[in-house]
Amino acid sequence: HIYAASSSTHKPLPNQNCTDPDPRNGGPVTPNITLESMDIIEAELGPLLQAGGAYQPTDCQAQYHVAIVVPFRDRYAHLSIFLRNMHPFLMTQRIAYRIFIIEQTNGKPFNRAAMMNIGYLEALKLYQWDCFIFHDVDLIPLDTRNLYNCPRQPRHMSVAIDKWNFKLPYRTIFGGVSAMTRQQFQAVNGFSNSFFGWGGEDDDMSNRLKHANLFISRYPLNIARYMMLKHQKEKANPKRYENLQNGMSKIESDGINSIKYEIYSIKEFPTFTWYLAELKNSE
Ligand code: UD2
Ligand code: MN
Repeated sequence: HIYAASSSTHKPLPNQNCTDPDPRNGGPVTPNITLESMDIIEAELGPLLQAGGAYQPTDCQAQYHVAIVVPFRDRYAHLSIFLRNMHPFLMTQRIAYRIFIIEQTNGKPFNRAAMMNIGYLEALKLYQWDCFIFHDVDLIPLDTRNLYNCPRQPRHMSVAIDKWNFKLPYRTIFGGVSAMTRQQFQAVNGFSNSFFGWGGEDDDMSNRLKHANLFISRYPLNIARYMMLKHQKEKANPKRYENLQNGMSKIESDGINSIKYEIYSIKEFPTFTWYLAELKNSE
């Protein structure tokens, strides 16, 4: 024989760029929302991932390096369902990604926006991600044509949620799942750290984007579909309107340049990278 083993002749070029999956091959998916133990999920997904819940296609060069940042506290059942569905969903997208879970310590009311700021800053210590997707732990995508990358404008991803009858509640909404490039996030100084408790932090980001002359882009309603896992309503922050009003004058002083926090623990689990963070900014 003068030929090399057939497997090597068929090996795709490693320096070939990945292309987006063809939308004609994508479509609705049914999420698996049965609760499974973390052991089983790790056994299922671990072998397909790199430590810390990282993935990259091996047969082409990924064009997007995406940090998935999840603000988290005390929603373990949601977390296991989230991981179990997100990894298989994202693996088909030809992107490199890693899932970051940012857990806030007990004490202060939950501060979703600050956890996302911390996720952004910590993720950049590991890799120069070009794209950040901020993701509620209770939202599960329902269509594989919903691509987890960062286009020219910030993208609001969770347009059509079952809980709201798959309708967009209002035009400027930016909560749930949203995608921004590193440059866009940097340009608006990240999220405000002033929103403790439920509500307003997403609308404040929406205001920041507008202020920076950025526009919110969206996939159509039939693609950007999500299921929200059931949970109790959190206590709304009574200061959310006041914070929103003051927000516009604080963009330069309240954000990733003013956050104070301590990381108590960093762990690379098979399906995610976990940070336990104490927020030091005061309420
Ligand atoms: C809406 C927004 C959400 C956020 C929130 C107001 C959508 C689809 N969602 O969600 O992005 O703007 O209003 O703050 O627009 N979390 C915990 N533990 C907690 C509390 C919150 O882990 O004790 C995290 C978790 O990732 C959760 C997210 O914060 O999914 C949003 O909180 P929520 O699900 O209680 O609020 P919801 O559904 O009203
Ligand atoms: Mn929710």
